[in-house]
Amino acid sequence: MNIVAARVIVCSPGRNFVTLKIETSDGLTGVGDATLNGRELAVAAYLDEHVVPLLIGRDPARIEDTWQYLYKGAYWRRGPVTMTAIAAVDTALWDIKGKVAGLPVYQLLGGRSRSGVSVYGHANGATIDELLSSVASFVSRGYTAVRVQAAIPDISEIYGVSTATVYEPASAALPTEAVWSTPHYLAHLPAVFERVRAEFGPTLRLLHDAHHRLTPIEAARLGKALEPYALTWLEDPVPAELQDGYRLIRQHTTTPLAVGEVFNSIWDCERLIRSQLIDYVRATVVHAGGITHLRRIFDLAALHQVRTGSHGATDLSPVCMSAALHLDLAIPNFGLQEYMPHAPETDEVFPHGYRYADGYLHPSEEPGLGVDIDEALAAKYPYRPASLPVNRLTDGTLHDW
Ligand code: CS2
Ligand code: MG
Repeated sequence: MNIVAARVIVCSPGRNFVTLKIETSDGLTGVGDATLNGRELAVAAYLDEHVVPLLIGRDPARIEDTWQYLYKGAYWRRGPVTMTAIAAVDTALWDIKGKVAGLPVYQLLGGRSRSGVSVYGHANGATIDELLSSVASFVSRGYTAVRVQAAIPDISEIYGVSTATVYEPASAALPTEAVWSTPHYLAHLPAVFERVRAEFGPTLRLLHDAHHRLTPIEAARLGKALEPYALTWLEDPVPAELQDGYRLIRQHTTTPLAVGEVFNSIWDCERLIRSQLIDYVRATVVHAGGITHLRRIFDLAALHQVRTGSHGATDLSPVCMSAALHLDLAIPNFGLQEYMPHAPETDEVFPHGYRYADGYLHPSEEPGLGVDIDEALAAKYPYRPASLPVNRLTDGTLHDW
């Protein structure tokens, strides 16, 4: 059996997605997510121009060799575009391998290590009352973990707070600009968690995403201020490339730290993991080189008591979610899986077998990943330029969004 075709499908059912579909001489197909929010066409071009020609004729069973061929063979290494492209190939080949074996991919990764994949949802609100009812709606649906993002007085637009049923920050062709104020954020957030913890008691797992916007000492201050509310994690407290910044935060607070949705290789996090500067690593299949490489990151994390908490926003397609769930089910150090349900039109274009029940996602039991792309339907949703927003401080300084 060999690879006879590989198609890069760019579509926009609810939001932009890039999908790689690989076909074999035996008529089998496999899919991989290649979506990089705001930079989708860069990955599509990398795949079309520099990867697909290398795949034709290759043995699809040689997943590791293909991974090394695409990683080392490029000479230029790492980076979100390259690693997302490699991830898409890797994921599609694992899908094919599962189909050849007649097994769901988690069986090829060591089998089930847990009954299901515990997920967290995104609660938010423009007012504290709206926020509390948003948290309550997740609890009523069986969630045991909820991320809390609150509106901040005097900050008009803030990441993670929206009335939209499906949150899509990459809405405009060019980046929209919002004004950010760290003093207002730090002054307001602890009181939000005091209210949420008082309302929902001590065992509901609460998380918060600082979204890269603080300096290490500001993050240390926030971590300390949140300690009475026993968060499961404070996410992306500082820009992720500042690995030593986590050392300073660690010196000041016991609030657990999570980072990694922007990581694309083990080299982005090996010091953070080895020095136990973080508690959860959030890297995911689509941006960290696929199942093959993400498994390596998770195995390094397991050696250092670091658990997983993979990214699962709506800008990662159901193909990525399907692959993530197979890995989440099998690894020993699973922590939590982020779960933002996609728009209905997204689910129609990407039929999948994973299902939510009582706080858990359960991957498909079909051979492979249990997901596909309906190419005819995808063609009805053409790509549209969309960029993520940026923040500026009140004096106009460009700041992390
Ligand atoms: C966020 C993401 O879900 C999260 O934790 O950090 O939604 C992030 O804003 C988007 O994936 C960016 O495309
Ligand atoms: Mg995040």
